[in-house]
Amino acid sequence: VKVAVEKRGALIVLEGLDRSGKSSQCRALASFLRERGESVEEWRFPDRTTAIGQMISSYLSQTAELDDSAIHLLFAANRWEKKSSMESTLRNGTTLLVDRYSYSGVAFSAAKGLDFQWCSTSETALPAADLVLFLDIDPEVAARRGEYGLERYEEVDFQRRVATYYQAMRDSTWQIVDANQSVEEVQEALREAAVSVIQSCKSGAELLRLWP
Ligand code: 2DT
Ligand code: MG
Repeated sequence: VKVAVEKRGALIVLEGLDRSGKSSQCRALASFLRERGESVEEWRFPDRTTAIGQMISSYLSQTAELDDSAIHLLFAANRWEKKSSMESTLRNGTTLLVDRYSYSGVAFSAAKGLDFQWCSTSETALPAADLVLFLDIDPEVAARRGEYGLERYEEVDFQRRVATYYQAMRDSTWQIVDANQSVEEVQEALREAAVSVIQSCKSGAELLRLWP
């Protein structure tokens, strides 16, 4: 029996500590893919443009205090409010390049001491990334890359704990890229992995769900 193959876009997530280079690599990767004729949208979480996103933004800029579990759930809700739009974009054949996703959600909250398993539950059944591009950088090196801003979490000891939880989430969809390399070398590694996963999604790879 022949089944119609759906040519969907790929869900590609960039993850890594603060100052690992995610945002600029994401931008460069998007232009590269567009030049190859791919349909690509760049997203980021938190999406600070929504009502929930504005609450998160005040929390991050330290103008609001919130219970750790409450802010965790707001970060998750900020993904849930985009779920149907994420899915329809992918089904329309557009690839999403997402700067941070559920992996940040779990790693940062667990690093505060919240239960890892509990943190994962709020992500259950969201679309899983087809590819997680993890920009691997030593927290000390990241801190030296530029002034950490005044945002919450931008502190070396905390980032080191975040890194251990990222490590615990690695699976076969993760590609670990050494972010100590030059900008060009990092970009090269990202391009190869992205092109290959976009191809397999066009060939009908199923969209999976977090976290089985
Ligand atoms: P940016 O610096 O990338 O704007 O991120 N964070 C992010 C969480 O704690 N939980 C989440 O679910 C997400 C997506 C990571 C702002 C900070 O928010 C953290 C850094
Ligand atoms: Mg930041």
